[in-house]
Order: sequence, then C-alpha cells, then structure tokens
Amino acid sequence: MIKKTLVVAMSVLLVACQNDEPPASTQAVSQAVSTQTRLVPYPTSISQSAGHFTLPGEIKLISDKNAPDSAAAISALLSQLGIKQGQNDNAVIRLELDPSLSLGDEGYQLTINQGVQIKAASDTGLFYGVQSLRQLLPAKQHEQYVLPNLQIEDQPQYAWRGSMLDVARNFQSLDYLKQHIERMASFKLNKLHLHLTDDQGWRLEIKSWPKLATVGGSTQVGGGPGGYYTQEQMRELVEFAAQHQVEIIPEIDLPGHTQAAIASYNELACGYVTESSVQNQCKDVVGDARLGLYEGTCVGFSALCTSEKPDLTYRFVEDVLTEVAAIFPSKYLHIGGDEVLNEEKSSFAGFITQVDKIVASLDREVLAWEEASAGDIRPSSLLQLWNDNYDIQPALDKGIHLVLSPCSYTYLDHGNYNGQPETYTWCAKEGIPLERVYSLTPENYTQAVGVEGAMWSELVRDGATADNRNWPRLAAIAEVAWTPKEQRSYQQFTERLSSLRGHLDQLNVQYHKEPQLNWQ
Ligand code: TNX
Repeated sequence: MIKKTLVVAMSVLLVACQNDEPPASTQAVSQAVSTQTRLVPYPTSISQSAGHFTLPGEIKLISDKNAPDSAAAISALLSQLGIKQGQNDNAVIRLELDPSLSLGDEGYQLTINQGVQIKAASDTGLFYGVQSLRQLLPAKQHEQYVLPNLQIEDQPQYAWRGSMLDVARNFQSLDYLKQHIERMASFKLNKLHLHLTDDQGWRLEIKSWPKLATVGGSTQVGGGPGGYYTQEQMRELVEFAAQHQVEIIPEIDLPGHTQAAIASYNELACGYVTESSVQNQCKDVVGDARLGLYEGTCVGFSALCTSEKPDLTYRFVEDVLTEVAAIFPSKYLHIGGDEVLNEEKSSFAGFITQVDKIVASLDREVLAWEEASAGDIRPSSLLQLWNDNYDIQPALDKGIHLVLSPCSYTYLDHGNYNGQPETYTWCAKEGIPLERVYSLTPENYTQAVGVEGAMWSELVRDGATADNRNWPRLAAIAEVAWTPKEQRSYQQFTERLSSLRGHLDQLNVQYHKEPQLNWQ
C-alpha cells in the first residue's frame, strides 16, 4: 500500500516537475499537488493505481464522429502541446461515446492505463474529460508527458454553473467574450449570462427598433464609445459557445434599468421621474436629463411606462424578445426585473406576469432577478437570488427554482481583498476574497439549479480588469457548483488551483495574483 502510494505520488510529481510553470513555492503545496492531482473542479471519484503512462511526441487519436466538439478540443490540446497525431499504436488516446454509461448528460470516465481513454454518454461528457486531461498535463510543451495511471469518474452536482458578464455598463469586445468562454469551459462552467442592456448602454442590435443599438449603445459609464453586437455576431458567439458546451443566456433588463432604451425612443418613458423617487446622489437624472443618455453609476431611476402606455410598452417588449429568442436558442430568457423605479412599483407585478406570457408565447421560460417573484410567473420559471436574505419562500412554494447569486459570495465586482481599488463594497464591506466565494454552500438552499458569479461592470472598464475580478474567483464558483459539499476542502482547493497558474497563463488570463495561491 505504501509502495503503491509512493509510486503514484512520484509519477504525479513527475508531471508537476516537468512543468516549467512557476513551481508552487511552499513545500506543502507541492506535496499536496502530488497526491491530490490538479483538478478543479474536483471530480466525483479518482482512483489512482501504480505505474504511469508516457505520452510521446506522436500518438494515435481515435475519436467519434458523432462527438465533434470533444474531438476538436482534444485536437487543439494536442497541437498546443506539440503532440502529433499519427499511427502510433503504442500511444492511443481514445474518445468513445458510450450511451450505457450512467454518469448523466455531462459526466465522463477518464482512464489512464497504457493509454488514455475517455468515455461518456455525450459529446459534452467527452469534452469535460478532455478538460480534465488538459489539467493533468502541463500547460507548456515538453518532449514527452508522464501521466499517472488512474481512473476518474465524474459528473456535476448542479446543472447551472454560471458566469454573468455585465457588458452594458462597459462594453466588451466579441473577442473578449470568446476568450471568456474558453476559460469558462476549462473549469467546466456552462452558462454565460450576458447582461446586454442597462441604463448606460443597449448592446444588442434589434432590427425593429434600430436606435436601441445605434443610439442606446453609443456610450458607457464615464463616457466613451460604448458599442453593440450585431445579431450576426451574437449568432456566431452562440455557436462558438455551444462548441465549448456553454449556453448563452441573454438578459434584457426590464422594466427598470432602461435609460438607454428611453434615450433611443423617448416615447417609452412616462412624463415623470420625480426628485423624491431617486437616491440623493442621483438627482442629475431628473428634469430634462430623464430622456437622455446616461453615463453615471446610479441605479433604480429609469422605467418603461407600463402604467400609462401599456400598449406601446408591451409591443416594445414583444418585438425585442421575439428578436432575442430568434438569436439565442437558450431555454431561458432573462428579463431582469430588478430595482424598479418607485413610480412604476404598482404596475410591476402585472408587468412581470405579462412578460412571462410573452416569453411563453415564444416557447421559452423566464429567468429573472428575485424581485420578479412579485409577478404571477409560471412554476417552470427560474429566479436569480441576489440579496443574501431575500424572502424567496413564496416563489419556492410555487415550485420555482433558483439560480444562486447571493451577493456576499458571488458579486465579483466586489474586491478580491479588503480595500481593492475600483471595487464595490455595498454588499460586503471587506470585499469577497476567494475563501469567501468558496464558502458558499448551495446545498443549504432548496430548489437550486446551481450557482452563478456576477461581474457587474460599473467600475470595470476593460478586459484586464474584468479578468482580475473574475479570476481566480470563478474557479471557486465552478467547484462549488460541480463538486458536492463532502468533497470540498478550501485547503485542498487552493493547493490544486495553485498548480494551475500556468494553465491560466496559457489562456492569457490577467488574474488577480491571489496570495492564498502563492501567486504574487
Ligand atoms: C445591483 S444585483 C444590481 C446591479 C448593479 C450591482 C452592483 C442587481 C440585480 N442589480 O444593477 O450593477 O448591484 O454591484
């Protein structure tokens, strides 16, 4: 037994040592890497056995033509590592669809023993097996790669493992979104929630209301060019995401957070926004400014005019959501529903009920922020919990399920550490360090479908800053959502993640250099 453990430890160490990524600086970390492997999220089960398999510079790849995404992923991994595909029968990597495997839609089995074999019931499962293999291998090229003999069986605890990007307050390029999808996929995150519209910008082309993008998309927080995505670009992104097993969930935030829409089409507003209805520091949005573009950071001052102009409002919503549904095939359409203007509060519940009907007519389900529980929405809807202590029980009683984004754990616009410049503190005064994110226990919530990290962007102007806010904390979100509580340990998580720094570098992630990972 001792001998077996030693051999395994040595062979895993071999891989770790081959790696010319910066070695984890403490002995504790390198020892743990040797026994815990380097997988994030941690898999359901790993059994290691004696011996190792050496992956040479040329291998034979056998993949399944009915599993094109995993085949593309393994080919990309091999070429990144300089491993050629040939006819080497002594070094076979086999990806095999096996419908009899009972590891769910996303599960896989990875066996390393005189070769590498990944089995799964779906292309998604095979794709995730490839992601695990990627983490077991070094990030940089070597002449050969030594892998420990092992068998992994793995499947996620939750189906919703999400990342929200607010591209409305500050715009992000299509290329950035693609990069983000690749990084998400490498940690088995599978839902990219795009917050496409807000007061400071409307980022999606809508052909029936063209000024939404051309006018509403023309600025951003603090001024600047803003930007928007054409429908064609978003279709391209949807396809790119699907190839990475990521589904894009579009959010059109309604009926509040709509200043960009109002600035594009003034008739969408009512005649009022009174001084008494907005926060003190936000008085600049009343008067003439109530119809203009907005570059500040206030919230809760804008609303569609549901109460006085229901016909126009619902025509607008239906036109927009019809085009959105035609671009994004996701089961859920996110309709926002957060932070509504005082004057529109009395019509809010009826509005949400009506929008759910529109969404139903498009054959989709509603996803909305928790406040939308005021509406009479279908039990098949999802609500996104964001205030830690919001009373969501009435919605649960109706059978509605939750996406968990309690702000004190998952709001990644808050600091990686206490006092980080350009971060919010309203939900957690001392920021939301990695350990805090990891301490979220989704198992404590009933009717949860999963977890989502939310990266609001009032204070996030560029991709490097977005990276800093998202990483490494999104890796903690990934593990909390994938790995059951009994198998989660922050200590071991940091040891495993610490050793994946080179993998994040290889994906050009401008992560926060987290001291608890020895990344300074
Ligand atoms: C609250 S959470 C918001 C966003 C802000 C965020 C800043 C939610 C549904 N609304 O509009 O960007 O706080 O942390």
